[in-house]
Amino acid sequence: MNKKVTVKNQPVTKPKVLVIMGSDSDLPVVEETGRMLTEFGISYEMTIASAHRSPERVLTLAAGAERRGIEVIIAAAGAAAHLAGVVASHTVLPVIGIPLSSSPLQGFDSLLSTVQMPPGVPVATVSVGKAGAKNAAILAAQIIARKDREVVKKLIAYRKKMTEEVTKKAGAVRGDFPETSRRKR
Ligand code: C2R
Repeated sequence: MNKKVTVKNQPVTKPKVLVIMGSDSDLPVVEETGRMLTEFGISYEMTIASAHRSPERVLTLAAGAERRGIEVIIAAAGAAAHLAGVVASHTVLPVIGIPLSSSPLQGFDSLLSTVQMPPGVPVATVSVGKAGAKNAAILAAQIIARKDREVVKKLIAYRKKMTEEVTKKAGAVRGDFPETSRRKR
């Protein structure tokens, strides 16, 4: 399997994160990971490889990642999702697994196949689907931020924006914050 994945805004600089998905059918969800990495200014490479359908390609990608300057690998797969675990078995880089909901079992299968790693070979598993795709990028950014102050600043700004959005939504529902309303009484 050697399909060309076209992802908008994929940076051309040396990638720090390698995003591997099991199939091109996963792309609509995994695009969210790329979007978030771009928001944090993190260069990434996105590709397709399958532990089941193209085991040698997975081995080459995983085993060669550290040498290429990759700092974190994100692996997304649905159904019997062995991809992240197999990637983790070929590298000592941190591996984040995104279970996808692409089978009739709606992600329960991929969640268990990704998260239930035997002791010794961890996969940091995020939630199923789009939320997980987003969180995988944020978690990768948090790992990279340990050596990159610019990413720290972007993570703090992201949290601040999120908090402001909640406050705005709360204001729209109640017309005011609960604390302010209590003080006024
Ligand atoms: P197709 O749509 O290509 O049939 O794939 C993919 O991630 C996808 O969600 C169906 C689903 O199979 C998953 N897949 C895996 C692996 N390779 C492909 N779980 C793997 O190696 O773990």
